[in-house]
Amino acid sequence: MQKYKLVNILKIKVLVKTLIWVFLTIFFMSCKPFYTAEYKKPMLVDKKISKPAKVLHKKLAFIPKDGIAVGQQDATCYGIGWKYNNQENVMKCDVFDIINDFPAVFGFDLGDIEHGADMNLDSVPFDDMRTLMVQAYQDGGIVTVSWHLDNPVSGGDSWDKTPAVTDILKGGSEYETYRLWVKRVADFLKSVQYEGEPIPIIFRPFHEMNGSWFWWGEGNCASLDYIRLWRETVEMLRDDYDMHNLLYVYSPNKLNPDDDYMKYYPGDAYVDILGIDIYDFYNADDYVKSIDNDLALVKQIATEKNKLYAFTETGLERVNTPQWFTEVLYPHIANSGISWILFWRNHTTSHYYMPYKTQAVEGDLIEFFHYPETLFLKQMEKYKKL
Ligand code: BMA
Repeated sequence: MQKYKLVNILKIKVLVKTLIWVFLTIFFMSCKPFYTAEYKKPMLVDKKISKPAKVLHKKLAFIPKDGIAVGQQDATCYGIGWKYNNQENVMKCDVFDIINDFPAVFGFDLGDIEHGADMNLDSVPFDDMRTLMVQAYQDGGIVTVSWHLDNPVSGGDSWDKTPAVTDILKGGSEYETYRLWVKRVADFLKSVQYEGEPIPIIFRPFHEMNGSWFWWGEGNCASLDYIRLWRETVEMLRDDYDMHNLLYVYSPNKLNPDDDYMKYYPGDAYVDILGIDIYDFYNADDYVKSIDNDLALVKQIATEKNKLYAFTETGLERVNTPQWFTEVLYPHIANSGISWILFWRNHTTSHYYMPYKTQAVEGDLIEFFHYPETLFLKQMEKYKKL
């Protein structure tokens, strides 16, 4: 009897062990590793980056294999003749009205958050912005954020060139003010949550620094001070304010002949993505020459550094050239390898960068939309599984 029991116990033990082994084998075989030969572990600014932000980076790395994610600034905040209505809570968008799909990339701007304001410099309430960011993310979209912050010394806006950068660096007279400003950015971006976790965000501060129009730009601050400002800002967000949902983009403006793309570069340890802003100021030849030249350079540098790259701002104000999307722009971005392109905002009938309903040029956007390589929101579905 004793012996019989022992044999049975041994049999059960072997069976349980075998079952566990089979279960574990099936389990591990069914999980794909996150990093693969095709997507090697990147060097990111944030070693403690959140899982959703890691996934966003991977998604941005895979997108160029299929095409280019197409985006617009403030696409769902307002358009020509309408504004987002938080009572109705229905997503509207000028692009949607034409192509029956949303952009894949949603740009927002934090300007004025530094003062704890309720709405940004373009009158978008931050509460609405939060809702629209979460909605965009939930639908598979990509969220990118710029920050047209005021001049911390003069109290003027971003375009007020009063020198200010040295004053907000560590040891400067406005350092504490600036720390508070960055804290307000962190508090807001941390509050943009989906399923209890901050959504991943592409953060693009202090853009177009090689132009002379912003207080952090060429002629208004020394490049070494710019670099210090960038690094101190990253360190505040990441280390002091414990933000781990950001990918950082370095985004100069179109290069003039003597410009060096790297002049203000804060270093590989402080930048995740390389970008460039180029607008068409009613000179298509100039525009496409810049795209060809600058995107090729950005691609070359990014590839050497194993970084992603993007066309971070563009457009033709009032889009009044027929076939602008398909004939002027598209041939020059088609094989560029950029992860996304962001068109600027549709503010008024004299300041807009995407066609809106009832315009003669809407057909061109439809054609652009139908190219297999231009990716809008519905095509983001496949990247949800990464
Ligand atoms: C600029 C213009 C401004 C706007 C700013 C921030 O390019 O569109 O009117 O305030 O961007 O969105």
